[in-house]
Amino acid sequence: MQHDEFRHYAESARKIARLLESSDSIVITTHVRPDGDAVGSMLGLSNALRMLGKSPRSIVSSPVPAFLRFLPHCDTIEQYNPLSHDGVIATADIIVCVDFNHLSRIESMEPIVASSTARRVLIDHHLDPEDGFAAALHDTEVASTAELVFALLALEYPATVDGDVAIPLYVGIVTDTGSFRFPRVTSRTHRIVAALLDRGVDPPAIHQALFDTNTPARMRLLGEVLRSLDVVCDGRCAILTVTRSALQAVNATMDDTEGFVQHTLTIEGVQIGVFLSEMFERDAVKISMRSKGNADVRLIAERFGGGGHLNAAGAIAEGMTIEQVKAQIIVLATELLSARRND
Ligand SMILES: [Mn+2]
Repeated sequence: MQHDEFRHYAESARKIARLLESSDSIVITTHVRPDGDAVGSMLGLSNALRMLGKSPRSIVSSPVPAFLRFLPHCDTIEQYNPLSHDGVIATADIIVCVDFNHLSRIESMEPIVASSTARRVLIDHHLDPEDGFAAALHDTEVASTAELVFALLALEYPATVDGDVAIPLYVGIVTDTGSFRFPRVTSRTHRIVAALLDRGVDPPAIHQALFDTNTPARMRLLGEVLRSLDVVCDGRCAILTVTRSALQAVNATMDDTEGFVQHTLTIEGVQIGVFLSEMFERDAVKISMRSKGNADVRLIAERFGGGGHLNAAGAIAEGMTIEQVKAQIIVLATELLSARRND
């Protein structure tokens, strides 16, 4: 691919490269509950830096999810614990913040990172970064942080992009773009992916490792959950539910329901998708919502004390039954969808 596609990043990349080169102690971190882009971007960067003779420490406040543990050198990512890491973080020369831009997103690590004398570097694609970064490669137009890490490496250290770097970056792009289908995917995204394939990425093997991970219990549970489908608001809102006893009947846990809400939006005409599950240890209902276009499901989540984004939000409704929550959500979704129709 042509490097002039990254021309507008050249100055930021140079500044970051200078900081990295002049640093002996480099810490890389990402947000809590890291996703494929967070872990892929961290590993892409840290595996490249190791090739350059650096010894970065990758420290995250939560564990790496199991479905990403196949990534090359994933065992170099350490889960934060104050006793082993506070000294390293406090005295680091540089802390690279990847795929997040507010220190509140690193939760338990926030105080020590905030008080560290290290210079902070940002590589990220989320809106509204806070102040305090000595250098930043920040672009909200890109679909994944992994594309920015690729740009940095392509501009400054092109020889480092081998399989151990290309695979995590590919995983970052695949997961943050919903397998190349989200709006911010561009022809440049695909040119980056083409370059990664040339460096040794094997898409079938990676897609299998990432996505073909269902257990029989999860598939049986999905069958039960799909049977609960209710389509309301003239076909524009789909609701799935699962009870505690349905989970127990197939020996599944709430973790097995991860991603079920996505099925709602695959129904033609549905703009708001809701998944309601009874929680195990408490008298509460977990609400997960997704939407398409401008239907702001965060407004519904906020009514239950939750939050999120325009197209993805959630809440925990304490002391309510699934039927009560569902009835309220239908009222709120009707309001939301009719307000949109009038604007
Ligand atoms: Mn991301």
